[in-house]
Amino acid sequence: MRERTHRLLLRFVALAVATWTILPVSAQRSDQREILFDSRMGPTPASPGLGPAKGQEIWVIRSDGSGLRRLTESPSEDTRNQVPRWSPDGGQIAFSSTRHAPSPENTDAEIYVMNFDGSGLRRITYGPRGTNTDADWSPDGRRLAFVSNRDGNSKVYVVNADGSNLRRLTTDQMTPSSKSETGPAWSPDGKRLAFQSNRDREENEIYVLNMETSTLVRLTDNNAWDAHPAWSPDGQYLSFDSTRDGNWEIYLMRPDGSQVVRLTNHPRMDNAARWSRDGQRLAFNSTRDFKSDALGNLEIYVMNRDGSGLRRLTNNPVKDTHPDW
Ligand SMILES: [Ca+2]
Ligand SMILES: [Ca+2]
Ligand SMILES: [Ca+2]
Repeated sequence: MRERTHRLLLRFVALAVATWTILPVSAQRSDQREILFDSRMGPTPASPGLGPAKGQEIWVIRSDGSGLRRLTESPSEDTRNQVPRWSPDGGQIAFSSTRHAPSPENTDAEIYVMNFDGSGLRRITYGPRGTNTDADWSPDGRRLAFVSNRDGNSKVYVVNADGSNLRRLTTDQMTPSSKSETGPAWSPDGKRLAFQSNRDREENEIYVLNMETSTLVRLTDNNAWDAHPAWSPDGQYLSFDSTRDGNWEIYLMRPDGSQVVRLTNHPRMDNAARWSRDGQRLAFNSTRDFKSDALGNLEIYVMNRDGSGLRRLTNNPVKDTHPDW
């Protein structure tokens, strides 16, 4: 146990030293933080400077529902651009994409980064196998945590924002190779990483890994699904979603798993919440306004951190998912 902790500590120190030498990418700051999401909305509305939307694209919208704009232009209808995440300074966006895929048979996604306005696209991961998604920035903007099944089941990996120094974050002792981890979320103090895993039972629980001490703490303990942890900007709360009350609802809890509060109460699916920069509101996706059960149409919503003030931002017949604020 001591030896493993020591080894992990050494790896962490080596990573810290390696990343210290890499300067953060200078980028323009977005004046007003908009809400990112992915959608197959199609060619309309048109976005200035871009051709028609073909695949699943990255969009932005203001929290009052105005200013809808597309940032990506996919090469084909098969292309999926997904799970966009703002860098801490709002200058860059990480997301996963299949835009490089040479054939419909190769559908593996890789991590990409672009500037806040869609310019400066660069690829961060390069296989050689498996799909890479769920990127989340370190608070200093120098690293990305992400999920990959390159070595079998999905696990959390960390890479420098320039694509160097890629490594798996957890050990097989923490999460055995036969189990999965997804949805990493970096704490605002940069010391902890929350994620979901089925390491203890079939249904996911939420865990927090302290990267300084290599201790892994389970925050939830039930036979329902718990997913999508997201830290409040002050680090005092985690939002997450769970099926513990019969369907997907959004909750808050303390980072030690205590003081669980439910924010939504609707028989349809509500999940994938992310905090506003001031910590006062949350954006999430929900099927609550869909009129038929045949398809899983989703829209983007915002609400206050106590669950009040619900507002729908999108209204179209396709899935609008993975908001980030
Ligand atoms: Ca659970
Ligand atoms: Ca619900
Ligand atoms: Ca929709």
